[in-house]
Amino acid sequence: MNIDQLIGGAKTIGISSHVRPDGDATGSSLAMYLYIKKNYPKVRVDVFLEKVLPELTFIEGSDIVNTEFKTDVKSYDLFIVVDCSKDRIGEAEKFFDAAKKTVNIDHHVSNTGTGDEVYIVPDASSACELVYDVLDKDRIDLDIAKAIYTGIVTDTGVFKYNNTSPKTLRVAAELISYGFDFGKLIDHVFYEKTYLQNQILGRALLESIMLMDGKCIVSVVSRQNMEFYGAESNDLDGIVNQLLLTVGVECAIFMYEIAPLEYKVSLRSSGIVNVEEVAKMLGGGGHVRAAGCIVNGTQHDVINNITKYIHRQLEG
Ligand SMILES: [Mn+2]
Repeated sequence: MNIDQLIGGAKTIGISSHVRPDGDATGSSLAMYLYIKKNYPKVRVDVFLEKVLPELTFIEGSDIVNTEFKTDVKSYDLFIVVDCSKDRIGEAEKFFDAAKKTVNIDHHVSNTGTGDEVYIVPDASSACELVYDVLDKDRIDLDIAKAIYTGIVTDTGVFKYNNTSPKTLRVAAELISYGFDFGKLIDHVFYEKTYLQNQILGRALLESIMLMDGKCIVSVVSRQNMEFYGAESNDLDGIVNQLLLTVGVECAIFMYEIAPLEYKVSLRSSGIVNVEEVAKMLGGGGHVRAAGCIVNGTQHDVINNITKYIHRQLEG
């Protein structure tokens, strides 16, 4: 993909990514934005994303993100979608459909490519890694490097998930050569929690129970507890990963009540259990080591239902 040729031929460019943008969606969108702003100052660029997460607002350009999805441009000369296919960009899809030329850069296996010019690499760690591939290395600056690094860090769980390749680390190495405090960045986007989040994490760990001779761990946060702490669903992110870090545990189940007798379930596996299969049986999906589903029933029924499938896999 010759991104410079595509950008060079445009006067107006729109950029978007998936709804509920994470570090990779935000980082890749803003890296592309900053690159165009820096190198093609005459081009009008709009970035359409839902609200930027508080821990990502340090990324340069996050203050210009158009969260209203309103524009006076009738038809963008170029519309770039990163980290998803065009059907996941929510309200921005109408701008994509109306654009004169479209580009899609993504790393999701499920994305077969939507756009005139596509760069889809399912093995890549992140959309950010792919954005780095297409950009001219001589025209990247510190802010662009930080935006790209952020997406790689969040999508790889700080270089830990198996989507991390030697190439991912080489890209990261080149990025840190721009000279920023990457330790601080990692803590800020990945490890830091609010006091409230730490409290509810503590509660979930305290009330967790071990099943199947300690191979499986379960914890539930009730609606009463969420209300007591004033927690939103995003305050519960990461609890399931912490549960999985218990010695001997192969599979972690974390669930919270989204409505009476309805639970949002997150599953994590250290590798032996295929939690995607478990989630699929219950109408959900995900990956081998990380999956989720929504299950109806009493807390007891839901746990029984899920552990039945996990037990089968551990026995087999
Ligand atoms: Mn991604």
